[in-house]
Amino acid sequence: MTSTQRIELPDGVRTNGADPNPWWANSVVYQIYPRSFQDTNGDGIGDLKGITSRLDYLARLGVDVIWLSPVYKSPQDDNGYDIADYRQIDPMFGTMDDMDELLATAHRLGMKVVMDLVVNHTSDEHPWFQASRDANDPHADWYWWRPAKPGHEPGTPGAEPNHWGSYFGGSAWQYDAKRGEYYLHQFSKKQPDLNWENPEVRHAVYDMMNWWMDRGIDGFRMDVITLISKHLGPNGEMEDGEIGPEGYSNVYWFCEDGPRLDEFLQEMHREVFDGREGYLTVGEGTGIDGGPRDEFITDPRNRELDMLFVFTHLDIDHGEGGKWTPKPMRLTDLKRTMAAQQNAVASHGWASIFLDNHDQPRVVSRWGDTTTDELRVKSAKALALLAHLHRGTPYIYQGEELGMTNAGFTRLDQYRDLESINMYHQRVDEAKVESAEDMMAGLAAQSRDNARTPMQWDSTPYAGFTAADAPAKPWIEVNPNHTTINAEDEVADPDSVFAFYQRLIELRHTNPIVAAGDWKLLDPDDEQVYDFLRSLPEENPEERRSLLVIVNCGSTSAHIPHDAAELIHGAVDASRIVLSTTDPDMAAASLLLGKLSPWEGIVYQL
Ligand code: TEU
Ligand code: CA
Repeated sequence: MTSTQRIELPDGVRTNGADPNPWWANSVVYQIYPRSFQDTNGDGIGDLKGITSRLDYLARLGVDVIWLSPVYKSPQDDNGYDIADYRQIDPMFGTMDDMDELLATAHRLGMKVVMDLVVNHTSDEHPWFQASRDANDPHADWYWWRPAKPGHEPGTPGAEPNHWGSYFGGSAWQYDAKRGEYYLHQFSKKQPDLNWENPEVRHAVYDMMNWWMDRGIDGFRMDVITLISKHLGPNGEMEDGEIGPEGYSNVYWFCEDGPRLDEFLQEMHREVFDGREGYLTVGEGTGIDGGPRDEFITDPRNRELDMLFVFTHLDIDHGEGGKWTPKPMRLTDLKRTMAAQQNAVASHGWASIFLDNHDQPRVVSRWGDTTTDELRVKSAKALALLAHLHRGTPYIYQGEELGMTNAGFTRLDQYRDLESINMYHQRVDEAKVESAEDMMAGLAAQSRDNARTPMQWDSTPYAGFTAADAPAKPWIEVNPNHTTINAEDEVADPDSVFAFYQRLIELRHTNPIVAAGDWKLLDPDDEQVYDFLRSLPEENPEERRSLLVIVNCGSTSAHIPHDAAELIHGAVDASRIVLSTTDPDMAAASLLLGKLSPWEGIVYQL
């Protein structure tokens, strides 16, 4: 099935309030991090030709849409999330011809292509920013410029306009000697925030988006799009917040979900998407909890975005010092946050479902069990089943379908990510809020580089990411476990994590309950078994068609909890096992005995 086909739903069934059965309800998206996917010219960095050469693998997996992390011209301070020219491909990744070929090949194989859109900020090397450094240039007001704090010499320590700290460490303000003022950067100092209050900025962005849509791409994943409207005082004041132990206040309180966000997103919709069809928009919902704002932004009647990435479920293992002081996850916290996300968009709007991306550690290392390879495979399948059976559009991050694990780095010089390196220095050397040992443990658990090691294609020295005799080594170390975890082996193995993902995707393509059924959490208090019900109404309410989903999220066996047991009530029919991580006979036996084996996950038709 290709992504433009829609499955037939029973009469009267709606996937959400306004648009009956949008095509993405039974689609699966695959995220590619281009620099770590496939190198073809031996420079140790993945490229567009590499992606094109692997599209048959993705077609075989069965995904409908691929999302490319940024491939635009960039000095690569933040691996391409710092864009210097939105209309050029970075030479490191290839050429515009390579991009066109990728698009054409993907479309031929029935897959859509969504590009990353990074417009909260540009690179400081973007011509708009360079022009803005001159206070008399027409671009003077395209960024957030502020003078030094009154009574301070500009550019001297402590003269920043306020105490806001950047996400990537240090002040969120950078002094520019040419302009004699400071500019705001929520992320690195090479990522100045664009001033969305300025209509010229907005229209320049919409022009660029239309240019890409007209080239044939199928939509955008919008980087930190919920940070574009800032909360300003009546006279443009930027209020400082409480100062934390590292010496900074939180810039995001001032930038998250600002007062003009809906207006900007609706304007973007009018200017770019109205009149187009078959596209997809997904916004990174930084600061939007699963709640009324999620519903509002994704409700098609409001003409903003198709869906958001909400992060509340990925914060549950962050400790007192945030992500760098991780704590064990509690399954009841996962249920609570997921339920809030699911319920927020139950009648209007739509959810995206994800456990991994390029900013997160690998979920099998994070919440699964990697102590043995057997448990790794079992837990990777269980977590996949858990995610993909929710209501919403699932996203797979490259390598997740193989059960790829965290990087296992033990030295700071193995890390490449500026966030990891900057935050180490800020927390260990400068603010001294954490010991070197603790911070290294925090990085090992939470660093973004865990997701960025090269894709593991085969067991050759550089995992097939780049040739074994390539002139340059991979830009970041390959995980040594590629000798046992790799695509070549898994594609050939019917019991692999890869094969299980194929079945999950197939199920979403063909089963209307998976695509459109409503979602109801069962047994909210159970700390080991995650179970829920998906249902489509029939005319006669007694004939509701339902799928019961039960997943043992632990490495010991577990009793089937109360609510699920009541629904099964003793009568088990093996032919109604729709999908399971164990073989169907074993799954049926588990249901009958009321006891699941370690990481056993079952979808059972009621
Ligand atoms: O990330 C946005 C974001 O909110 C980050 O703080 C993210 O949660 C962080 O990386 C986790 O510590 C987006 C992109 O996904 C990320 O790769 C970029 O670095 C960032 O925006 C700036 O463009
Ligand atoms: Ca390359």
